[in-house]
Amino acid sequence: VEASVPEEQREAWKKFSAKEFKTKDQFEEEVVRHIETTLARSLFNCDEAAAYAGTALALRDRLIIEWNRTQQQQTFADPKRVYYLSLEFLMGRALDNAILNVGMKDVARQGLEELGFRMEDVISQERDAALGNGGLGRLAACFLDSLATLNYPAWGYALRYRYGIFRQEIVDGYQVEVPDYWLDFNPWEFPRHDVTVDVQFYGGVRKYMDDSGKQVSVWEDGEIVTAVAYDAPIPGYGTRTTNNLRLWSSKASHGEFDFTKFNSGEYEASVADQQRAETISAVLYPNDSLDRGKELRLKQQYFWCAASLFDIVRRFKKSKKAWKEFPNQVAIQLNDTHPTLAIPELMRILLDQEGLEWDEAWNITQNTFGYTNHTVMPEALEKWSVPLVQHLLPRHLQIIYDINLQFLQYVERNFPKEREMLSRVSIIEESEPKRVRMAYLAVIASHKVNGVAELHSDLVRTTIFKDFVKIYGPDKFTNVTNGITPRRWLHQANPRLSELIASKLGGHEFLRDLNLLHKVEAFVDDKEFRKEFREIKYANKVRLAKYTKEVEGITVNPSSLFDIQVKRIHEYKRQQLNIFGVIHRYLELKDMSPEERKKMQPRVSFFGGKAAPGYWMAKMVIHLINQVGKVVNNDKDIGDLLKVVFLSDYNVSKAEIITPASDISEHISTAGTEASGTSNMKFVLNGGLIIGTCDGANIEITREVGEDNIFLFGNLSEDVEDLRHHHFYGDFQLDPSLKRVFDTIRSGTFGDAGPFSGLVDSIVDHGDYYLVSDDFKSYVDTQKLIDEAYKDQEAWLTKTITAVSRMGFFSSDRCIDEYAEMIWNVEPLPPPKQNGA
Ligand code: CR1
Repeated sequence: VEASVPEEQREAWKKFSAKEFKTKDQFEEEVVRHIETTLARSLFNCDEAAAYAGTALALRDRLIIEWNRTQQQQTFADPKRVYYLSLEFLMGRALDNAILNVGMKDVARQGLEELGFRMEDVISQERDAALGNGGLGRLAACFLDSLATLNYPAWGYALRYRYGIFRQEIVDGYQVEVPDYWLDFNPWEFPRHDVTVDVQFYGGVRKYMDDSGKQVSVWEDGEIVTAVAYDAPIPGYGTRTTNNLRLWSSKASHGEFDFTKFNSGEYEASVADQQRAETISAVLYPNDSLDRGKELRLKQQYFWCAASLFDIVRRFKKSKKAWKEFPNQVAIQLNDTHPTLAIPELMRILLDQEGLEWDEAWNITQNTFGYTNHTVMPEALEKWSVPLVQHLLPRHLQIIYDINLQFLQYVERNFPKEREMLSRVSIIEESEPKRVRMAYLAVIASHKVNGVAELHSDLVRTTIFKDFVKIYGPDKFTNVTNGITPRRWLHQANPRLSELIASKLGGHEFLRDLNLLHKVEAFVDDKEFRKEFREIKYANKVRLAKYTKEVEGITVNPSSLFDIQVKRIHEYKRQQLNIFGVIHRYLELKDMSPEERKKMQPRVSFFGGKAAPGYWMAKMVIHLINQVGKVVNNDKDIGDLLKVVFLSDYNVSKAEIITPASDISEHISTAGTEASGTSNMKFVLNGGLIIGTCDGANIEITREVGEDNIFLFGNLSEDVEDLRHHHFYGDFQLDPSLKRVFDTIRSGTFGDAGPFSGLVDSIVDHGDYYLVSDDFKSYVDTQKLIDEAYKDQEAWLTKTITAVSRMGFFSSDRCIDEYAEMIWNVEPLPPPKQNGA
C-alpha cells in the first residue's frame, strides 16, 4: 500500500503529520485551540468544565498519535496478540492517568496554572467511566494499564453502555438508584463508523450436503443488529505503547429499518425498531456476582462476542496465515463466563464459514481460549435456559450440544466405571427447563483455567471443577493471584506517599517494578521518614474528613482511628457483621462511666458501596448503617468516640480519596467466599492495616507482610461446611453479645425495626449461612486488639511502613507477566527507540 503512494504526497503528509507537544507552551497552545475551536468557547466563558474538556482533547490528540504508531507497529510485526474479553471495565477517570502516563504531570500543572486553573479542580470535572460493578471490572481496568505498561500487544473488548453502573443517592437512609448517563461528553472515545459488524439473532439452521458430500449448516433468516466500534486509547506508563479498548455500540442495521412501515406512515414503528436495536448496549446490568438469566443480557453477551470475534478473525486473516496458526497469533482470555459464547462463535466461524473439520476447529479453539473464574458461589455461576439459547442462537446451541457429545464420549471412554460422573459434568443440566452450564463449557473449551488467589484456585480445583481436574489432570488448572496497578492506586491516589518513596529509592522506578518497594523497609527506623509518612497519612485523613463534611454533612475528627469498609454490599462480604459490631461498640460505650469512656479509642466507621437494585437484604444493610449513624452521631454521651458514616455513591474516583485515608480496612467475608479481593491490596499499599478473615488474597497478604502486620479473625474455610451443617440440624447458638445487638435493633433504637427483620431472621431463624454469629466474638475481640495496638502510635507506624514495603507482589504487572507466560504465551513488543530521544 505504501509503495503505491507517490513520493510528493508522502512528503507532504510527513511534513504536516500531527506532532507531539512536549513543552508547557505547546501544551497550552493545544488546550486553548481546543477550547476556542472544538468547544467554541473563549477566555471569557471558560469555566473548569471547559478547561477539563480542552485539556482532555489535547491529551487525547497526543495519545492518538502514539496509538496510531503502536497499531502500525503491531500490524507490521504481526506478533501474537492478547484479547481480553470482559463485559466490565471499571476505568474511572482517564485524564490524570493520561497525563501521568505520557509524562506530562509538571508541564500540565504549570500550563493549567498559567491559564488560571488548578490541576486538581480540572481533573475532578471528569465523570467516571463506570462500566463495571466491582472487583471484576476494576481488575480488567488494572490489567489494561499493566498490559500497555509492559508493552504487550493487547486489546480489550467490551460494550459501550450508554448507562454505566447507577449513581447511588441516599434518601431517608435508603438507597435510590439514578441512571448514569455518562456519554453526553466523553472526549476519550473515537467512534469508528467505518468499523462495523452485522450480528445475527434468532432465525433457523438449514442443513444440506454440499457437492463433496459434506454436511453444511447455514444459520439464516435472523434479525440483524449492527455493532459500531468505539475505541479508547490505553496509554502505558513510561512507554510509548498505547493499546486499544474497543467498545461496541449497537444500532439498527440498514436492513432492519423498515421502509414499508416508513412509507405507509408508520414512522414511529420504524423508529421503535431502531430503538430496540440500540437497547442491546444501553445498560450495564447492576448485579455483582449474581446471575439473573435475563434474555437481554444473553443478547448483550452474544452481540459483544460476535462483534469481537469477527474483528479478531478479520485481523488474523489479513496476515494470510494458515488456520492452524490462529492460536499462535491469538490468545483470548475470558474474564469470567460472561464471554463464553465466544467459544461456539469461533467454532461456528471455523466450521460453517471457513469450512474446517471439527477436530481442527476444536483444536484451534481450545488452544486459543483461557478462562478466569472469579467466584465459586453458586448464585453467580451462569446457566442459560436451553429454550432461550435455542430461540436466540439456534446454531450455537447445536454446536454446544456437539461439544458436549464429544466431551461426554471422551469421559465415558476414559472413566468407564464412573457413569454417574456423566450427568455431573455434562454441559447441559437436566433441569426443567434444561440449562447450559457456561462455566463447564468454558472449562472444556479452554487450555487453562485460573482462579484469582491461591485459596480460591484451590477451591476451584476441589469443589466446583473437581470432576474436571480428574478428567483433564491438574495442569489445566492454575492460579494467578490478582493485583492492582501502582500507577493509579499509589502514585495517583497518594502522590505524597509516592514522592516520599521515590525520594528514598532514588526515582520512580518502583512504579514499574513494585518489588523495589522492599527497599523502603530500610527506612522503617529513619526518624525523618517516619515523620513524613505519618504526616502523609494524617493529611489523607484530613482530606477524607473534609470530603465527608462537604458531601455527607458529617463532622469527623481526623485523629480518630479511621475504619473503612468500601465494596459492593453483599451478604457474603458481611457488612452486616461490621455494623452489628458497631452497634455492640456503641452499647459498650453507653454502659461506661464518663471516666471509663475517656480511655477509649475514638473511631470513625466508614462504609460505602452499592447494593444491586433487586437485592433486598443488601439494601437493608445500607439502611441499617444509615439509621445507626443517625443515632450514634447525635448522641452527646458518645461525641467523637464513635461516628458512623455512609459514603454514598462509592466509585473509582472516590476510592482514590478514601483508600489512602484508612488506618484499618475491613475484608471480612465468610471464609471461602471472597475469591480474592483487590481493595485489600490497595489499602495496605497506602499505609493502612487490615482486619480480615482467612479468605482470598488476605492469606497471601499475610504471607507477604507477616502475621504481626495484619489482624486476622474468624473461622477457617475448611470449617465452614461443618458449621453450616450444624446450624441446619438445629445446633445453633446465637452469640450473646450479638443477641443484645438484635434486641436493641428490635426495640426500635434505630427506628422502625420492620425493615431489619430479614437481616436478623436470616441469622436467628434461617441457619446463619454466612456465619455472622459464629465469627462475632472473634471479630469484636480483634477490634479490641486493634484499639489497643493503635494506642501505641509508634508501633502502629512501624507495622504500616513494614507492610507497605512488602506489597510488591500485588502489582498487576506481576499478574500480567504470569498470564503472559503461563497462559497466553505472548511476548512484549517494545516501541522502537525514538530518534534523538
Ligand atoms: C470476586 O468476588 C475478586 C474479583 C476480581 C470477584 C472478588 O473477590 O477480587 O472478582 N468476582 O477477581 C466476581 O465478580 C462474578 O464474580
